[in-house]
Amino acid sequence: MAIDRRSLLTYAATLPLAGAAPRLGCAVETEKADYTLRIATGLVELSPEHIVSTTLYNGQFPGPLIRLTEGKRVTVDVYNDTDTPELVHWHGQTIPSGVDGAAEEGTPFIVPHGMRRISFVSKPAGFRFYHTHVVAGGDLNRGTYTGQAGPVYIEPANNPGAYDREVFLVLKEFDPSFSRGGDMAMDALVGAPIKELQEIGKRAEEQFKGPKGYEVGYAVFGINGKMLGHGEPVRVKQGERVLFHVLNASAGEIRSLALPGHMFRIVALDGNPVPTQAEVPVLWLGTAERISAIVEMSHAGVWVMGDLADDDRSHGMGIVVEYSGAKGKPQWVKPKPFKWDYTQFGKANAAPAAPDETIEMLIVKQNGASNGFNRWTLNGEAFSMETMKPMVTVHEGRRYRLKFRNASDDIHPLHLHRHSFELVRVGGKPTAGVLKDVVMLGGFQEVELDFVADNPGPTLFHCHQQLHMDFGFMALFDYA
Ligand SMILES: [Cu+2]
Repeated sequence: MAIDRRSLLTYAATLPLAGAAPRLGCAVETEKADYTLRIATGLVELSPEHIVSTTLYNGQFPGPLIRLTEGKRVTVDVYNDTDTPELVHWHGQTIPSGVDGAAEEGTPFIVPHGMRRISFVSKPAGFRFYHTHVVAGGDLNRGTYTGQAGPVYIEPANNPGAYDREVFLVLKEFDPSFSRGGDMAMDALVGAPIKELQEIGKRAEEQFKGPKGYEVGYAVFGINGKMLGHGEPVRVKQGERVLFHVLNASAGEIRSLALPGHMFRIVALDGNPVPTQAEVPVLWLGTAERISAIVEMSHAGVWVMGDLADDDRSHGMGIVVEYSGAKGKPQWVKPKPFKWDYTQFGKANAAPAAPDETIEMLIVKQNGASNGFNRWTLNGEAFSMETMKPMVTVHEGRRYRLKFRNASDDIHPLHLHRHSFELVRVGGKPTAGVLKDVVMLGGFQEVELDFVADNPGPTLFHCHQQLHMDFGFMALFDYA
């Protein structure tokens, strides 16, 4: 682990422009940036009894909502007031590698106590976010274990406007610690395990015997930085249509969310409008996923909108929804089990365009193989921070189908940088028209997705679980 972090520091030092704080004699710097982000240690008061010290943007959690306009250039000044190099990743935007915010793609680090002005043309429209992209490894005070996350909303050219009000909800846990056991929600997704993948997983297990690899657990949970019952409630009126933009800003958890007596009409996934706006009783979000959903407020009362997991909800994962005039203790009613099926938001009876090429990737867990941490391999190789060797070379304009085969029992939120992808087959079902940048892949299942190589430059693919990406679950794509 120490090796990875050292190599990153070395890498930063060798980049001449790494966060070079070019503040002197540069005309452009005299103009004020559209936004300023300051990375520094601060406090999050989740409740009067739970005040957490962690790294934040502008001293707050979540970081400030950044509103952008599609196709318009934005400048952001990022100051790093910490003692370690930092990176701000603009998740879900199709922007150049040099500003995307991943060292593996060549984005320069913002050096400790330095600053960097970032400038790019915002796109595509919709709900995006920004977060740190440094390696945490065994350091739970680094990476997405901190409070470095904030929402981005890119205004579309035409706003549909079929709602009365927008509410942003950033779901995030705090106070992490290591353990040897996990409690991942295994009942989240539709689809059945594939026998062949179970057998491959079993063989890997036999090869890597010994105690279970470390997992990360959390002591406190919250929405918009407040434990359930401690923040301002979402105040609504009867008949109002509220558009919720929900972000799972976790470092590795899968979240669910329900509002008793209400349905969510899904209008966008990862900020991209869905072809079919289906109504669901429960939201499931993998790490880094976003859901935009309209709720018609038709069931007066004071409600807990919360996670289905009793343990997480009782430790803060929820927010009160209060109708005007309603009184009393917030009520929680456990919904019936509900499995998430991405295909219900797809185009009916349609198939995606045929790909020019299909790339298969087999995901295998090597139990405890890296100093007690699980090591993850793609087609037998764990990503090396030393070599940063690209795994796949793509050609501009071609359409690629990625077929991921998961020989582990974990759910992996797979993320491709700088491109959106179209879901092709998930949970054993074909689909079309659902555009995303993160997709959950179920245990011992397969997922197929297509992307068009339309944004030249090094491009990172990885599992969005910090613990998985730091221990091998990454691949670099480069353009020919
Ligand atoms: Cu993973």
